[in-house]
Amino acid sequence: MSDVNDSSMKTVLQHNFKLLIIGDSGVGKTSILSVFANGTFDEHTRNTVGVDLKVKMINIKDKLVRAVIWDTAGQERFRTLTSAYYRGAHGVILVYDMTSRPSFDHLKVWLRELTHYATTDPVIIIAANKADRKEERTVSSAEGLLYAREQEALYIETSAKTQQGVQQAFEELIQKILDKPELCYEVEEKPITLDTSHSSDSYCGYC
Ligand SMILES: Nc1nc2c(ncn2[C@@H]2O[C@H](COP(=O)(O)OP(=O)(O)OP(=O)(O)O)[C@@H](O)[C@H]2O)c(=O)[nH]1
Ligand SMILES: [Mg+2]
Repeated sequence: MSDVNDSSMKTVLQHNFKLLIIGDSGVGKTSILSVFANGTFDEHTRNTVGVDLKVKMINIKDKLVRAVIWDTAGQERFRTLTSAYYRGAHGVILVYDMTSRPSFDHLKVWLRELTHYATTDPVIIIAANKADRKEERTVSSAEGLLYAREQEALYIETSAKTQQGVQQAFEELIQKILDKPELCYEVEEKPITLDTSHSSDSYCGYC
């Protein structure tokens, strides 16, 4: 007789998505990912060099998504390196710092690069980060939202420091990807056995 409780096992379909986080250096890309993947915020991060990858399993409704998240460097000197990262992306989080107008003005350059290099038509969410410093903001909500609408992108205000909006940003992005059959149909869907006897339904780590 087996000790395994059959009711704790179920079979689900797994989608594999490539997500990209882009935006100027210092806007909080690594911090947003760290909150999402590990639940931690660091006041003193290092500039990302090249790219960091994290993998996270996410349950959305009845779907299991294995997201490979590419945290790219915002610094200009890595520009030529990052162009290769756009290929095959399903979703993009385009981050600016709401207290830094140059980082907002620069979104157009990131979008131009994305359009140029992406081989898919990824879902884009624009994240106005550092919402915990609203009193210092130089870009209003209305302006950010209007710009996102013009780009047919989603819009969210986040704070990696307080965790505001971070989980929601990833979930909205993934939900929108799942809603786009042209982005999902090529994605490998494979039945896996999920052991629901563990309290956590997600994991993350470097790959
Ligand atoms: N107050 C506040 N500070 C933040 C927030 N997000 C990030 N920071 C701080 O901003 C600085 C830069 O954050 P990073 O996450 O390293 O920025 P980045 O976009 O990854 O920068 P690059 O790797 O150089 O492209 C760090 O000191 C963070 O602690 C936020 O939501 N609120
Ligand atoms: Mg970084």
